[in-house]
Amino acid sequence: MAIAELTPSECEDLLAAHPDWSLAREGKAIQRSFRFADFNEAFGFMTRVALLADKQDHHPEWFNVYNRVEITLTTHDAGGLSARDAKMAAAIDGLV
Ligand code: H2B
Repeated sequence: MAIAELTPSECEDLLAAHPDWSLAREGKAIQRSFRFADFNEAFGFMTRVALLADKQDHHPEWFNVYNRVEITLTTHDAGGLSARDAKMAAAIDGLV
């Protein structure tokens, strides 16, 4: 299903609202890095994000090694950023 891509000014609003996230992939995605005490903490966080993602039907691209988690949000159905990414970034920010 096609979803509207955010306009450049909506992207600016997204970044202003979520300053820990930065643009990636030439404006088609946002990303944030997290560092935890250890793998247990990192994977616990990932589990909470996974539950949120499934509930919102919006799934992150991510990378984990030991205590580090890197999350990239983009909307495949929009070919770039959408309101779904803003909602997911807010939800993830609420976990940490
Ligand atoms: N996650 C992300 N990040 N982008 C999408 O476009 C997307 C998704 N689409 N999760 C959903 C699933 C879609 O494929 C299903 C069929 O609703």
